[in-house]
Amino acid sequence: MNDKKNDTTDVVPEPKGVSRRSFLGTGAVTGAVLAGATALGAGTFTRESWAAAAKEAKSRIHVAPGELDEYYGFWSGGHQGEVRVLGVPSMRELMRIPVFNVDSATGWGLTNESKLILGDSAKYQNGDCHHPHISMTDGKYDGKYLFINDKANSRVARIRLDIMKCDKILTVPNVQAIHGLRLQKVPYTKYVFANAEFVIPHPNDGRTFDLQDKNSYTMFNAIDAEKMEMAFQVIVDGNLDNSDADYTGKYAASTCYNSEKAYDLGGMMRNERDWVVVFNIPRIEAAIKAGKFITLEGSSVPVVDGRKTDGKDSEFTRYIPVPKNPHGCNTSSDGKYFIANGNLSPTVSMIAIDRLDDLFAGRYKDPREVIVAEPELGLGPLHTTFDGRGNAYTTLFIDSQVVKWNMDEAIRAYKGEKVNYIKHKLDVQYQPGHNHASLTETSEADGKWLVVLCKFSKDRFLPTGPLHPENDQLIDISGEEMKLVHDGPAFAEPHDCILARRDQIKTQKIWNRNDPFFAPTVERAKKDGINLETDNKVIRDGNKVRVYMTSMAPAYGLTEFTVKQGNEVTVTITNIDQIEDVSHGFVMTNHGVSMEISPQQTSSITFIADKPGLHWYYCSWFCHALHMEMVGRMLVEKA
Ligand code: RUQ
Ligand code: CUA
Ligand code: CA
Repeated sequence: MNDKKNDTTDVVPEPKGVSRRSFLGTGAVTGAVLAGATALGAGTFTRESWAAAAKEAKSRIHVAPGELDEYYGFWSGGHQGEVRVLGVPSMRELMRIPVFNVDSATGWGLTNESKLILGDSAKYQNGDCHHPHISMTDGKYDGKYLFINDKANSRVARIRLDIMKCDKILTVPNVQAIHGLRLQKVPYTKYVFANAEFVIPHPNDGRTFDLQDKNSYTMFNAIDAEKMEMAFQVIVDGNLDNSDADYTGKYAASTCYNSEKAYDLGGMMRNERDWVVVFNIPRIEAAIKAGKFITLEGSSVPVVDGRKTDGKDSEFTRYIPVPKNPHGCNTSSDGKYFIANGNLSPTVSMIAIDRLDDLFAGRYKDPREVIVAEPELGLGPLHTTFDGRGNAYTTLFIDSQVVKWNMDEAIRAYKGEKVNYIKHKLDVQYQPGHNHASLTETSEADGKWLVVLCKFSKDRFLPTGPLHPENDQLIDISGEEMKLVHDGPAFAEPHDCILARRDQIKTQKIWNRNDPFFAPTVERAKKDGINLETDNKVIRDGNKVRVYMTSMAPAYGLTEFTVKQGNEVTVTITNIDQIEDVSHGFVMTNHGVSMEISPQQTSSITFIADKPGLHWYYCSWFCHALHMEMVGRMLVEKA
């Protein structure tokens, strides 16, 4: 990547003679072109102006070959388990980052380095990631890490954005199903907040199905973002769905849809209102510092009780009733509101964050006094995002729409004024879950692009059998009205995404030899007296054989080595190429062995040489005109 391409100058130049606003203001016809619809209503368009408009529209989202996108997008891969990196607005997929899955291209889940990161959970080959979030300093992305949850196996993973590899995975103890995940925004991402969704008995020892007694609960979890260790857990009433943090560093909030603690659908819909629970982080920290916490059996994590006792609030939490089975929880980019999305209610509830001090001080009789508006938006509101200009955008699952509404006007309407806070409704295809506006989770929300992640695509793409792709749609929100500009099929199931400006993400071009990612492998080599950059050697250690070699296009440092049948063989390869983009691979045929070795990287993989005979190994990443010839042979002698 040369620096000229990597600067932040506009990749989509403003067209001469047509301003963006006036162009997009041409209304429905432009929208129809962009959406690929066939209807052409307006008669004022000539053939030429139509063609010009279409070309214009294309130039907005079409990033020409060789040009770079303005934004990085990080998509969760849902129950596929990975994170995907896209360029926005082109929506081109740039990279996949394996996290909770096994990846044969890079060897994630196969190499020793990745297994060490996966730790005890390496035994699981599935994951279900939902919520990717970028670390922040002072309420702005600092580009250091991306965190993501695994609902399936109750994990939280961290991705280093400089190398775009997962470097830490933590299994959250004492809970089931990490769902909502958000980061502390201010003063910096000290904590990763992670909601455990399901209520379980404690201890969970097989004694009961019952969840109504005091010993059945779920917990809100705070993870030290730098150490990736548990900081504390908070016992809550009901369950926990989504969450967000505020811009003072003091509060985090979570939605609860199962205040009923029910086990089935009917039961979970019984109450007209569930709640948002707000956590007072300084009070929790103070209690833990003062030693006022408990620990659960078999765990050393400090736990405080945030439940009500006999109707009385704990010092750590407040429960704010909101209708009905609320789902998404979003902090407005101006820092003023937590917004709970009603799901089974057509409303969203706006909680004034500046009233929370008074709420915790006991100055309100009714906790709902912190709610400053409850605008009715449409059917099935799930998630809300912001443009930094006072507008919010909420997905309506049942209506298959995104609604743009004004927050100040919603507050005025709540006070009884006659004002229409709904600014625009746009059909999307179909059944949207999350939506995400550029930089919406930060104080720098720029109101340019909105991604809507639709759960169904039905007729939008070529049919692929009973299983359909989903549909990520890109919407231009820079004007008064939203314009759908792109449809993109997506494989299961991108729950959510996050967009950052490209200047906020700084990646390394080649590996640093001192990178902690493969430091344990370097340590091991040192013990064997190996210089990884120069040595090509076989170390025999009883039944264990450690094979060290270099790689430099188009050859391995060792083109043959011999082991005995039954040996546990570890192949460690150091790619001594210094040239950007010259990655090598290592595949041992018929052994389930595959890994990536990028420039200046050391990678290792361990397998049992259980079949006597000659076995070829080869390079799997295209690296040279003689890439096919980059091979070697392992001889396994009969035991
Ligand atoms: S959730 S469709 Cu897992 Cu983010 Cu709302
Ligand atoms: Cu080395 Cu292909
Ligand atoms: Ca409920």
